[in-house]
Amino acid sequence: MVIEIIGVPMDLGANRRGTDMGPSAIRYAGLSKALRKMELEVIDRGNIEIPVPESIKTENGNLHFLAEISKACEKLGNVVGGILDRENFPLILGGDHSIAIGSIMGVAQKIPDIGLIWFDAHGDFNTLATSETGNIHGMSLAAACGRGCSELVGIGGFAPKIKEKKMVIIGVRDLDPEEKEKLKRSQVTVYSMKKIDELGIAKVVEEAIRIAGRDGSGVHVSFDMDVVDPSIASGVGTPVTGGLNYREAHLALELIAEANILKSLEMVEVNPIEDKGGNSTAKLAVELITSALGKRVF
Ligand code: 6HN
Ligand code: MN
Ligand code: MN
Ligand code: MN
Repeated sequence: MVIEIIGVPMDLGANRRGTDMGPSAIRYAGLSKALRKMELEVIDRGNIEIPVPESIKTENGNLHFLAEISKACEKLGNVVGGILDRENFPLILGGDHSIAIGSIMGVAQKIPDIGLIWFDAHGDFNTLATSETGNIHGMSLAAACGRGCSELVGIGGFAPKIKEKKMVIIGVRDLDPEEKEKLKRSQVTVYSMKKIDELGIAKVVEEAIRIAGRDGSGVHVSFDMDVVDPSIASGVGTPVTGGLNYREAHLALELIAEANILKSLEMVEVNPIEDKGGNSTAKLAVELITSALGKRVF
């Protein structure tokens, strides 16, 4: 398998600066080397160009950096589509989670019935009407469902990108009040941390694979590093206590690898500036990527 890496140094979708350094931090943590050790062929396509916030003169109202994010997502979607055309595997490095709209655009364009497994402490299910921050990284899943403003929803020229019935969120523990109600009324399947405590991560992931991977079209995994507990992943933009532990995070991705359904993967929200342990969050991201791509101990 040929892995094509694409970095997206995006922090326009979040309040806290620093996720723009995510792709660098993950590469610096030894991503390519780790993948080559698994005998995977690696092509690094570099980064999508993202404007620096200080260089942007006019901010567009309530949705922060809407025009710039939309443009970047469209670009990313086309790059991801090209990788799939070459029958290679897209590995997308964020960047804040707003980039998922672009990743999903690219995958869904090429694999129309793709499912989605979204690992996150958050729901990212806000729209302008419910958001308390105006930050687009809290709206990306909703946008992929066709919910929200037309600029975001219409990225790539089609909506929804994926049917809600084929979307699963794992690890949620921090939802805004109206976001929660909207998510409850949607057809997205949500496994909160409570559900993971009750059922165990293996059972949850098994069910997620069945829901998102039904009819055999494969899944895109969008992995927000804040799904992991901040005690081992402090380098994220919006940490929330009570997340996945080290083995739960690995096992989830090992099971997805074993199911042979993964079509593309993105790792987002790594913020090395916030990291309390050197570059430990990016290192964990590299490890988790190897698990998702089939690294086996035995
Ligand atoms: N993420 N619900 C909050 C908001 O601003 O809408 C937090 C979103 C976090 C988004 O971590 O990808
Ligand atoms: Mn802001
Ligand atoms: Mn997120
Ligand atoms: Mn999050």
